[in-house]
Amino acid sequence: MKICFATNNSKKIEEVTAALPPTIQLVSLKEINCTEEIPETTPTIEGNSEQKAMYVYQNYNTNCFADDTGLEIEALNGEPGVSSAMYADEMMGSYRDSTANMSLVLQNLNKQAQKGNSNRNAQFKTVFTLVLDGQKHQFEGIIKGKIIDVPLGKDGFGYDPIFVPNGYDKTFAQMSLSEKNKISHRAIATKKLIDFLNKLNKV
Ligand code: ITT
Repeated sequence: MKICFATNNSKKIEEVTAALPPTIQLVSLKEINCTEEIPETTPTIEGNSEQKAMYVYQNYNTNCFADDTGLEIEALNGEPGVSSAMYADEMMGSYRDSTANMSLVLQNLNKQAQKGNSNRNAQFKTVFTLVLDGQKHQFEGIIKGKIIDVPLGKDGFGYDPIFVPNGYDKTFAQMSLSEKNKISHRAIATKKLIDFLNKLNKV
């Protein structure tokens, strides 16, 4: 089957494509002539995921799924969470800049450490929303890990250089795409999506 992946993030497309069977082919937003910015204005990851998928379904009349992802850090009360993409924009005058976002995370964790809170636990959470013939289905993927002190690694994207998954001794950015794809939040959500489509005999 062919299905639109409602994202403008090429790294998400790479990861999901690598995890899909050849029977599922992704259609890009460009291919359906969706070039405008898709609104992401709700207060939750689930809400933004649904908003992106429903926007594309309603405006382009095509079955699709969207991915909204956030890094949730325990010592920061779950921040940056739903604000992960623009975490540092206000404080640092940046625009959706991963280096600035990571710096702000590390700064805020240092402040917590100075107050005696050295908890570095965090999780990535991805929520996929599939809209199929107008029906909405959500699939979640979570991976738990720790935030390290200094960014390490060149692969991956976003917050990958500061996140070490539990049970590993390297960051997502020090892993190859296939290593990250064996365990990541996005890989877990993708597997749930594939299983769901399989059950419907859509694949
Ligand atoms: P779309 O909305 O077009 O899908 P986006 O990059 O804006 O793309 P999000 O709204 O989900 O995606 O933003 C999530 C933020 O979290 C953004 O800063 C990403 O760089 C980061 N992020 C998402 N997935 C990640 C991953 O697997 N590893 C590290 N950081 C990730």
